[in-house]
Amino acid sequence: MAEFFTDVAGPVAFAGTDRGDGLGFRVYNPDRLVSGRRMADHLRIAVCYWHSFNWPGTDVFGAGTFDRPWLDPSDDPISAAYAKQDAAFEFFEKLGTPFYCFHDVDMAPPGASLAESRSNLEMLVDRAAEKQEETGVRLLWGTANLFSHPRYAAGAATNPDPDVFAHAAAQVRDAMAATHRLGGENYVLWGGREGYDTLLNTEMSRESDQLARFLELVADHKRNIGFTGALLIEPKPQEPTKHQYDYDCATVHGFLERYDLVEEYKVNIEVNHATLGGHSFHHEVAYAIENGIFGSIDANRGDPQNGWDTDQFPNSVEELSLGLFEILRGGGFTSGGCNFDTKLRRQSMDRTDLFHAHIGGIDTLAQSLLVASALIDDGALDQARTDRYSGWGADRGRMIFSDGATLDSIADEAMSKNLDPTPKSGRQELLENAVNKVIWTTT
Ligand code: XUL
Ligand code: CO
Repeated sequence: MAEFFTDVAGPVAFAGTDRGDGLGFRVYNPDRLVSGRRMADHLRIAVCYWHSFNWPGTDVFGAGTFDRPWLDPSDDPISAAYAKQDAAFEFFEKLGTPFYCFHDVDMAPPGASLAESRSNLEMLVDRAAEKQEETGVRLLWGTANLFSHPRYAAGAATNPDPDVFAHAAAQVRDAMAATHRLGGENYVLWGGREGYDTLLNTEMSRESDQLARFLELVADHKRNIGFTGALLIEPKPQEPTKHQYDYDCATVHGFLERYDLVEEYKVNIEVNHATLGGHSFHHEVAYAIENGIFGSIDANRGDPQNGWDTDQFPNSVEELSLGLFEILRGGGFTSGGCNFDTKLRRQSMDRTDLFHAHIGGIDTLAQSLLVASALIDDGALDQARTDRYSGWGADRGRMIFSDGATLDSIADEAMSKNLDPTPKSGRQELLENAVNKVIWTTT
């Protein structure tokens, strides 16, 4: 079997401050205990198959730039898929991270018919199962690509043509079978084309019903095949469609409530999808946790200077610490983890750049985890929140929520007591300083 990452012996180890410029983790130390749990078990890091192994570095203006021999278009597609799988598992093992994620079409080339696509996928999945066994690497989630092929240009479940809905059903059934067979802990649905480009040709309520029908069928199928992983929807506001129906966590939550699906689905929150939706990442995480739909994260970030999905490796401890703080406060991941749905920059052409990028991103997550844990131990934020809402545990707060209270009774009491509340400081800057103190001092 060919070795592709010959410059790296692996597994990449924790080197702490001795790392220098070499390949080692500066902060990520899998066995280090943080809030009573191994760092690796907190973060549950996953590498993605698609951008890392299936993308040659093309963009809308130019051809692929990366040194990826397993993507040579002149090779037979099945042997190329095996070579790509060898490269991927060699990388997972050398990086030493526990999980990966894939779309059906990253793993195996689509065939000329649905039946041929299925048999291609089954062949590659059989081999992936052996590789998982050999390496100990596990599957965080699988998914179906329902957005690249031209047949999905007008959506998959939300397509005006029911044949496309049925085609998507066939593809998802196979991708779920593959995920189940590989012991995947989650199955993800990202609705890149489930939205519209123009309302001039779109019936929104009909398309919503179609999407809900699809989600209902997938949830039933999960039970039929005995898959016990979580079903996750990945919100994104737009791109590729002008408007996506799974815009953000609150929109997804409302949709699930409306169609009585809230017990069936959770969310996979991508950092930059939050930003594109006009939210901070930790807002999305907090919303999902507070409403019982938090599942997993895609840790890639955007670029503050543009409005598209640059899928960059995370490098902001400030941004991720607040998200991980919410995750830790919520009890941490269960079936979810931190997936790197990340793309190298196009000029990072060398195979070893994949290692540098993941190592930097993983260290950023590890440092953010340390900060999040220290923020919890510090207690200043929780104390400030408790103090700020303390009135709701006292007489008037309880009275407002009591069964017999009416707008009249509350208003009459306000008038009889001549209430004249004094505004209190929200102490935002003081709290920001408290966060920075922890960011700057945590090691
Ligand atoms: C696209 C995106 C997808 C999903 C999986 O923005 O994030 O790669 O994560 O389909
Ligand atoms: Co993603």
